[in-house]
This record gives sequence, structure tokens and C-alpha cells, in this order.
Amino acid sequence: MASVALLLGASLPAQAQFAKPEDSIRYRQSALFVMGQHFQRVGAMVNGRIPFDAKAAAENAEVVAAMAKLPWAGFGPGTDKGAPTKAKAEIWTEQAKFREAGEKAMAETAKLAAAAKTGNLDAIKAAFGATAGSCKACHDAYRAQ
Ligand code: ASC
Repeated sequence: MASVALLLGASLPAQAQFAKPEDSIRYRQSALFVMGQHFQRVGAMVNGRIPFDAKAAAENAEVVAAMAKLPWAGFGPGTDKGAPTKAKAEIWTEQAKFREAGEKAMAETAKLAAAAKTGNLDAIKAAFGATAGSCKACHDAYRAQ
């Protein structure tokens, strides 16, 4: 148990602790939801749906990168059920691979935040695509439809 908690929480600034599985599930879903909302705001600029605003892109990308650090601690042992969740059993049976997927998401979102800080839209577009790819890969493998 301790090693699993360590594995999933290794990159966290602070160990999150949860009173019950339901809290873990709500926590990870909340972090992923907030991340998605801010990612979409960057996406709207990348896709030209709204005008490019370098400051807003940087602020949103910063939130994405910060949120990307959080969900993983919410996938601890015994949190496969307890509230409605699309998390697949593979998260707990393929922990090393799941951890890699989380690390990839953190790495790509950090690159997105760095790109957004430069204000270069082409760099943001490239990093946005790579980040979306890491979201999708993890969802395909570990999130039920
Ligand atoms: C998003 C979002 C995701 C990813 C994924 C990329 O905007 O909410 O989960 O991009 O759809 O393919």
C-alpha cells in the first residue's frame, strides 16, 4: 500500500490525503475538469475560434500545467469505485504504465506553459497538439467511454 501511494504521489508538491474513496474520485475528476476548461480556452485561440491573446494564453496554460500535477494522487488503492467513475481497472493493474501516462501529461503541459510564456502562437500550437495527444492516449487506455 505504501509503495503504491508513493508511486502515484511521487511528483506531487504535497501528498494529498482523502477521507474516503468518494473524495479521491471527486478530487481527480475536479482537477481534470478544471484542467480541461482552461485547456479549451487555449484551444480556442489555437484553433482561431477566438482572437489570440498572449497574456490569456499564458495564464490559462499555467493553470493547465498546475492542474496536471494533481489528479494522479486521486487514483490511490481502493478508489476504483465509491462514486460514478469512468476510470478503468487497468489504472490499478498497469500502475507503471499509468504513471508514465501521467508523467507524460505533466511534461507536455509544462512545455505548453513554457511555450505560452514566449507568446509565440506557432510554438503554442505545436505544444497544444502534443498535450492533446497525451490527454487522448491516456483517455484511450484508461478511461471508459
Ligand atoms: C481537450 C480535452 C481533452 C483532450 C482530448 C484530446 O480539450 O478536454 O480530454 O483535449 O480530447 O484529444
